[in-house]
Amino acid sequence: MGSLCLVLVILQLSWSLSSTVAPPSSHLCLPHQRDALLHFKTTISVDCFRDSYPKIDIESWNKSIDCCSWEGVECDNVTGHVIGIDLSHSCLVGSLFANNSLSQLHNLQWLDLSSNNLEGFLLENTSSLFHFHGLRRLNLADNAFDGAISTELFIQLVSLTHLNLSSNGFYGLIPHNINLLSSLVSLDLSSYGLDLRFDSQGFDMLARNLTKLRNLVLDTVDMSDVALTPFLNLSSSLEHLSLSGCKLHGEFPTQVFQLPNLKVLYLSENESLTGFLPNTSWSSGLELLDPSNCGFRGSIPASFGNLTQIISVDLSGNSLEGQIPDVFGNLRKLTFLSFSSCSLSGPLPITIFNLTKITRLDLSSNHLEGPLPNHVSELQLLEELGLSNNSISGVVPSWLFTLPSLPRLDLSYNKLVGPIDRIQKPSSIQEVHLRYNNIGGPIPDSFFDLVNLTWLDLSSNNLSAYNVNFSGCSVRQFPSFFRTSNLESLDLSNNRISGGISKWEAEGWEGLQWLDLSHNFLTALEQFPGNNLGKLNLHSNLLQGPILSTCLNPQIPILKELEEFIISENKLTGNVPSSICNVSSLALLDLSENSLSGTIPDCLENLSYL
Ligand SMILES: *[C@@H]1O[C@H](CO)[C@@H](O)[C@H](O)[C@H]1NC(C)=O
Ligand SMILES: *[C@@H]1O[C@H](CO)[C@@H](O)[C@H](O)[C@H]1NC(C)=O
Ligand SMILES: *[C@@H]1O[C@H](CO)[C@@H](O)[C@H](O)[C@H]1NC(C)=O
Ligand SMILES: *[C@@H]1O[C@H](CO)[C@@H](O)[C@H](O)[C@H]1NC(C)=O
Ligand SMILES: *[C@@H]1O[C@H](CO)[C@@H](O)[C@H](O)[C@H]1NC(C)=O
Ligand SMILES: *[C@@H]1O[C@H](CO)[C@@H](O)[C@H](O)[C@H]1NC(C)=O
Ligand SMILES: *[C@@H]1O[C@H](CO)[C@@H](O)[C@H](O)[C@H]1NC(C)=O
Ligand SMILES: *[C@@H]1O[C@H](CO)[C@@H](O)[C@H](O)[C@H]1NC(C)=O
Ligand SMILES: *[C@@H]1O[C@H](CO)[C@@H](O)[C@H](O)[C@H]1NC(C)=O
Ligand SMILES: *[C@@H]1O[C@H](CO)[C@@H](O)[C@H](O)[C@H]1NC(C)=O
Ligand SMILES: *[C@@H]1O[C@H](CO)[C@@H](O)[C@H](O)[C@H]1NC(C)=O
Ligand SMILES: CC(=O)N[C@H]1CO[C@H](CO)[C@@H](O)[C@@H]1O
Repeated sequence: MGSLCLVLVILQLSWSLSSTVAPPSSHLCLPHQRDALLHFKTTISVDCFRDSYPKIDIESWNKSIDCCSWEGVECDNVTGHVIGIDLSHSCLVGSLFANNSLSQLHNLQWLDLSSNNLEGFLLENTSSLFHFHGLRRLNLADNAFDGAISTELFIQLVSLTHLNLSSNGFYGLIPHNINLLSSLVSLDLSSYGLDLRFDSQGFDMLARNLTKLRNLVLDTVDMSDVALTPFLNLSSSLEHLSLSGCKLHGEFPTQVFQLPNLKVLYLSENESLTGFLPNTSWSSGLELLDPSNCGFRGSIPASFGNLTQIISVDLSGNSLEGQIPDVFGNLRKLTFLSFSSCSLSGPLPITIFNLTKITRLDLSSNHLEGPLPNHVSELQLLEELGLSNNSISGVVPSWLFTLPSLPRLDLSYNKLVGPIDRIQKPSSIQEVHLRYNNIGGPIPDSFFDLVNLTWLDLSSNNLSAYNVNFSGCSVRQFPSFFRTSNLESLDLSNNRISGGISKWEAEGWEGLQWLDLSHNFLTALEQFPGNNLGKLNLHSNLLQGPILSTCLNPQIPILKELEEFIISENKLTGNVPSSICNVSSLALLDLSENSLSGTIPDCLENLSYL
């Protein structure tokens, strides 16, 4: 009972306190500030495209309601001054001129107009924004503002801690007196073009005097005149540095990788930026490293294995060489790793195959060699795997086909020899690309296990042993075991497949739309495989006899979808039957370099190539 009385007393006390300061019934908002806001409202309109809706509904701003309780407006509880405006993502459309009425809100501490469709030369000459001497956070990102940035901006807004002008049309030189913004914690001047420009002096000023910076985002700011030594003066507080597509050139100071608090570093698309990765003392908290498509040289240091917080690494498109150090054992947070299109050589680092969280792994287009590990139980989340265009040898291990999240396997342009192991587990793989390897022998039965396969490219290998027995079904011949599969595309061109395709083998194949058997040694064809083929390429084989008459026999169902049929460079004899006219979808037919006789049916006259 005693404690209840105490609660009542406290309630009463706080009621009387708040009613002396700001009685809930009375207006806190100052009338001239309310009018300034209402005037601002009349100068812009609201237009949400398609199905988006405004985060703040400026239409609800109503004179008969205290402006301090309007959506997106915050006042000082004591003085009633408007101190904050957040109208981000509010579908605002219109032009803001230098004289706009927001300038009357002298006490504004933050203004967020980001992600609208506002335009105007807002930061030139005598902008109203320059009156906000106490402004700490200004976010104009993602609008259509235009014009140069006046030196006045930095003279007047010296209290800024957060400035975001990204994704607008601002242009010209960034004023040197940016050094006045010594309280800045976060600066984002990134844009789409290269219209904003830092010169060496301006960036030097920034690097020396903005000692509190944690985020510095300058993507696609033209920095082609900026020397790289000022990077040595960047604040040790820096956590996020983003300099993609800035036209940087010269040797990037290794020390930047060692900034003690650095978590995110983007340097991508600066083709003339050279440098080396540090041998020691990486920033230990580094989470994202992306210097892709630059000119980094040297090797990947073993100290890379110390980046235990790393989540994403993209070193693709650099001139890195030497072996990839086998140091991935402790990088347990890694989800994305690309070393593609470098000049790396030596064996595949085995610890990479033990990463548990990785979703994208790309080692393609290097000179990596040696075999793949024959047993891997991790990589269960892998969605993309790039190993093509290396010198990987040995067999194709079956674990590659049973990674549960991998829809596409590309091992093209390597030195794999097969045979392909028996696949023990269910496989959800849909595409397998193995072109340009040295896989020999018969087409491996294991593909039969890939129930969801729609695309198989085995072209330019050494597949051969395939001895057709037309009279019996005892031998597994032409890959007839695909007949019941979902295969849509099969490329076996450029192999050494010999023999023929019997009527029996040609049945089924309902899903097949694209079949390429060109450049082989096929001698016979009793029937076209499948009923739904759109493209059939039999160019450069040893097909002989009156195959066209046999296969286009009116008794056999016609290929009603066939658009392209190439059977040039064979030994066909006989005439072209008029039943070919029933294949009404045909647009390209190539019968050249055969020994055909007789006349060409009239219906073929309109074909693009004959
Ligand atoms: C403003 O609020 C008053 C009182 O709630 C209401 O009558 C009036 O229609 C509102 N005006 C607008 C423009 O919404
Ligand atoms: C003003 O009041 C709001 C709501 O009661 C409170 O969240 C905020 O901290 C107060 N601001 C100041 C500066 O006292
Ligand atoms: C503000 O400036 C614009 C363009 O200079 C002009 O059209 C408009 O009339 C001015 N508005 C006021 C209230 O002065
Ligand atoms: C700002 O000043 C420059 C130079 O005097 C002038 O060319 C430009 O038109 C002015 N911009 C605005 C928006 O008044
Ligand atoms: C700047 O604003 C854009 C758009 O809202 C946002 O994506 C970006 O992260 C912001 N930059 C910084 C450094 O916060
Ligand atoms: C750095 O900023 C402070 C505060 O604005 C200023 O007084 C000082 O002159 C600046 N230093 C340099 C080297 O620009
Ligand atoms: C900038 O870096 C250079 C080279 O490391 C150093 O000599 C200089 O003292 C630094 N200047 C400031 C202001 O940190
Ligand atoms: C790293 O070590 C290698 C080999 O000792 C050396 O050639 C290279 O210059 C070093 N890299 C750096 C950035 O110190
Ligand atoms: C990894 O970090 C530890 C502790 O900082 C250090 O002793 C070791 O030399 C580093 N390893 C490499 C390869 O740099
Ligand atoms: C992979 O991880 C397992 C379990 O953590 C460990 O036993 C094995 O030695 C690791 N293999 C490699 C190559 O690092
Ligand atoms: C094959 O695809 C079907 C349909 O998308 C799916 O339900 C089935 O689980 C897949 N099979 C395997 C072994 O992943
Ligand atoms: C100097 C230089 O090579 N700059 C390149 C930086 O990257 C952009 C692509 O974003 C290239 O267009 C530039 O040529």
